Amino acid sequence: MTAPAAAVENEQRDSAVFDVERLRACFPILEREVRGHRLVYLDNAASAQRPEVVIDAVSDCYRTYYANAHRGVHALSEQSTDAYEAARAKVARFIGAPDSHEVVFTRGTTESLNLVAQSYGRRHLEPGDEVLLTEMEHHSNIVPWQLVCEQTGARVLAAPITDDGELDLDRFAGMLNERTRVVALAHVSNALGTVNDIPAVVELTRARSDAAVVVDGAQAVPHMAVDVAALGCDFYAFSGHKMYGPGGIGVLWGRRELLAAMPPYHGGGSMITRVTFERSEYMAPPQRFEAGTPAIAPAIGLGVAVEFLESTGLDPIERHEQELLSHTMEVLNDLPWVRVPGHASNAGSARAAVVSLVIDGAHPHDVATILDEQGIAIRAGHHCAQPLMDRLGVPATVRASFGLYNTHEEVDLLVSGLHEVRRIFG
Ligand code: C6P
Repeated sequence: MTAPAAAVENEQRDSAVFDVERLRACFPILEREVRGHRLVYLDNAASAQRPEVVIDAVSDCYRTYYANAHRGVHALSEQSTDAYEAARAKVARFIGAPDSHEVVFTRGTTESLNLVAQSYGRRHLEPGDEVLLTEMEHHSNIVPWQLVCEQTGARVLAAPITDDGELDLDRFAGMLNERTRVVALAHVSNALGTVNDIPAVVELTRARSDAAVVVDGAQAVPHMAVDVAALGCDFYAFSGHKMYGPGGIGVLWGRRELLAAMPPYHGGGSMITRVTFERSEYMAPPQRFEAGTPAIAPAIGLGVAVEFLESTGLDPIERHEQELLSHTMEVLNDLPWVRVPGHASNAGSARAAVVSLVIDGAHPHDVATILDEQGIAIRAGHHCAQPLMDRLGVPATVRASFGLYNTHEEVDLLVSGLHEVRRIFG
């Protein structure tokens, strides 16, 4: 078969496989009405909705086999432990981790990043050392580094972004030096959708420093295939609730040799081999970092969310969401009173389906309220990225963030909602 013929065949297969209406039917909440309108859920970057299989997996765990994991020899505990560890293996496969011992379950991205900052950062940072972030980071990838810098005497720096909302790689490279101990950046910006070129960042970092590269993958894993081995980074953090999984569960992936050399972040049960009042000895990763009773049912639900994403296919999901993004940008282009700050004008730039809007003469919270009256859920505010808002010169934006179940019709409903805002605010 010729290459173009193969491409056509792939496309036909994907559109046959990617049946958005069939996928929507997997999400019970999408059937509900809000204020007399069918729900249009465009707040997926804050938290996505869950398919029935995930809800059922969590419910089934509590109904039929729940007990504490790694703590009992009785049948229920064994079953819960097996299911919990099977979920870890699924997550490892999902992100291309060479070894499931490299997958640490946490409460979410925030905890994962705090874990790296306090465990890896506290051990490696000294006065005068530098932690290099970017101007587009979420507070979860800023504040933990500020805390550890206060404790160690290191300092936080932020590499600039361009007016198009992209990391300025030349200036980033210029900021790397032998004092850089950590580079921490988002894979995908939660406010702009910018997709950072992680392999390029890793290559530049390795050439100029011995810094660890920490990637905040919260907004990437639901939208594109992620392979940590191919990215080449050292740590990768994400949350279950943004990838159609339960709340209260997240992941830190770390290279095995780095995790093995890191001290615990929390202390407690199930992370030790021996405790006396004089000292304690710790288990190997990942248990070393999972003190206390873990979020067992949410972890199991996350494993099912992973299977749901894999069976839907990350590439078809990405293509579908890219089509939604193109459609959104096209229709917004016709509205001169809507600005999309930090959205690259050059067609080649990589973006996830997240769009931040500013509407002349209307406060983002008022826009969100008017849209809510039409059943449209979007987020308004600084999106936990205040330094980015400062860089863009806006206090807040209205953000529409798409998921695999959104449709072109919903983009059009959003646009009609924006027209209504315009009508009200003149
Ligand atoms: N962003 C948003 O509306 P947690 O809360 O720990 O699951 O995720 C924190 C986090 C970290 N990094 C990025 C890039 C994120 O987008 C988020 C969460 C939500 O944009 C809630 S503020």
